[in-house]
Parts: sequence; C-alpha cells; structure tokens
Amino acid sequence: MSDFEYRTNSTIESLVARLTSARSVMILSHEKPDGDAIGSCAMVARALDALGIPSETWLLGAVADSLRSLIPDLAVRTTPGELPGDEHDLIVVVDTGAWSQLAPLADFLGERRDRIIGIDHHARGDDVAVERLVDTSCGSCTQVLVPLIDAMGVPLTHGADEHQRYSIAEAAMVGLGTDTGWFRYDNCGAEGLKLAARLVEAGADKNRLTRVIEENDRPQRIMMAGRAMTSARFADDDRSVVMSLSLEDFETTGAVAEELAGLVNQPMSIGTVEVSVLITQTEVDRVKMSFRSKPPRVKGGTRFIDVNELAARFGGGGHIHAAGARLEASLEDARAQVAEAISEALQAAGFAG
Ligand SMILES: [Mn+2]
Repeated sequence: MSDFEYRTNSTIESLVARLTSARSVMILSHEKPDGDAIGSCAMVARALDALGIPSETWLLGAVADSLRSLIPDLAVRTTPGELPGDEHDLIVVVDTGAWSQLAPLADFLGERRDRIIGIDHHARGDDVAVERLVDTSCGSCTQVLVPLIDAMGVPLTHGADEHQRYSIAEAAMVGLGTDTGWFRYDNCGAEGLKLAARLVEAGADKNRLTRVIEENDRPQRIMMAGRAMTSARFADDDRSVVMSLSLEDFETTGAVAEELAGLVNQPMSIGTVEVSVLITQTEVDRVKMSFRSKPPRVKGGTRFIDVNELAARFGGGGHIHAAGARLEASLEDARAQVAEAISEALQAAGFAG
C-alpha cells in the first residue's frame, strides 16, 4: 500500500446515503477515547436515533468517568472482553483512521472493511475505512461531522430533553472545546469559532460542559499539584522547571496516576519558562517523565525546545511540544539527568548559557 494516501475519497452525499440506508450501525473511535472521540460517537448515535436507526457505540479501553457521564443513554459496549456480533451492516469509525488505535477490534474490522466509513481530522491514518471524509483543517472530528449531520437533515438541537440529556450541539462542543484547548490552540481558526457560535445558538451550554469536563477532579489532584509545585526547581535563568512526585506522595494523598493529566503544564504560565518536566516515580527505581515546551516567541522563530528530541535521549518520544519517556533510575538521579539534558538542549537551541 505504498501509494495509499490518507485523505477524503468520498462525498458527503455518498456517506449520508450509507448512513441513512443502514439497518444497524456500529460506532467506534480510538482507544482511550477523549472528549472529541466521545463527542463524535455521540453525534453520530444521536443523528441516527433521530432517523430511527439503531446503533451501538463501542468504547475501546479506559474512559474517564467525566466523559462517560456525557453519554448515559447511549448503548455502549466496551472492550476488552467482548466482540461485536455481525448484526451491523455499517461501521462508522470517528476521530482516527489508524489500525494501531483500533487494536482490540482490528481483526474484526479487517474482515469487514467494505462496510466501514471513516470520519476524521488527523493528517495520518490507514486504510481502515473504504470510504473516508478527512478534513485536517478542522480542529476536531466533531467539526468534520457537522456538515454531515446537516446533510442528514437532523437539527443540532436534537437529543436535548427534560432529563438533561446532551444534544448533538453539545456533543459537538465537547469535541471542539477539548481538542482546541477551549479555542486557544492554533487548530481553531475562524471556522471553529463560527461553529462554536452556532453550537451555542443551538443550545450548547458551555458552562454545563466545562463543569463536567474541566471541573470534575478529586481533591487528591490539588494535593498532588501542591506537592509537585513545592518540588519545582527553576534553572537555566528560569527557562526550565523540573518537578517530581514520589511514591510517598501517592501514598500520602491517595492519588492515582490517571488524575495527574496536565499537571506538567502548570508552570507554562510562567513567562520565562520554555520547558517543563514532571517526573513521576512509578517504582522504587523507575520513573515516568512528561515534557512540555512552548512554541517560539516570534512567529516562525527557531528558538524553542523540541521535547520530542529531549525525550528521545531517554528512549521516549512524542511531539515537538509534548513528549514522554520512562527511565530506570531513582527520582534524584532522574532529576539530575533531566536537568543536565535540558541545559544542553537550551544551549543547542540558542538560548544564552
Ligand atoms: Mn480529535
């Protein structure tokens, strides 16, 4: 498949025809579904529901309780443990097109490729779906789905009811909000903001949504944040900050690793900081490291830290501004190694020594 290109190879009309003529639909997204994955699944399920077409949403792997609470009414199945039956004549894959992100059901899907359609906004993917709609200009997959729902003739207000169910518009907002950092990142331009306005007009209650998604932590998270902040050591003229959390911190607070997501971003609010690292002890002599860096100060500038490279020095990787690694080392040892690697990287990137 060397000539395979992951891009749109279908039309909205053709996809709508498949959706509206289906007898029963299976909907799924990538493993560990995030807000956009859940929002996209919910949009498709609700639109089909409006047309009287039954669907089943399959969630692969762990789902945060806060996201789960957004879809209490959907027929949801989870893997591992179960395999879908053969009753669905259409399979809709949203917010991914990568076999690796669909691993638990890859064999099942591989045998049914001709009945799979894919809707996505990622630049890379595989030949999972026979018909695809891929729009990388969209900040979220829910944004890609809106014209499709419109063409199905289903109003975005559908789904809201007296039981406080979430409408299609709210599901769309969950994906758009979470994937764009609530409209901050550069994947949200005029079109994303116009869509946000339309969703609010359609009744999307962003206060209710942000409360469920962004303001739903346990107290343990703040206790761990306090410990991480206390451990912060600024270096390199305050351009770098390294924080750490020990096994003892977990024991004392009762926190679990899953609820620390994003803690490493907190020091990014400091003006001088270019790179932030959170080192978490997972076993006595093992640590997990999260790296974050900022884009250059000037548009098109070259002075920034590529944390993908930095993490690669420890056998990890990721993206230019967000990456991770694991290391066999004590917390103290890891802190020293990371601090040294950062100083070198800052110098190599042209920051004054
Ligand atoms: Mn997405």
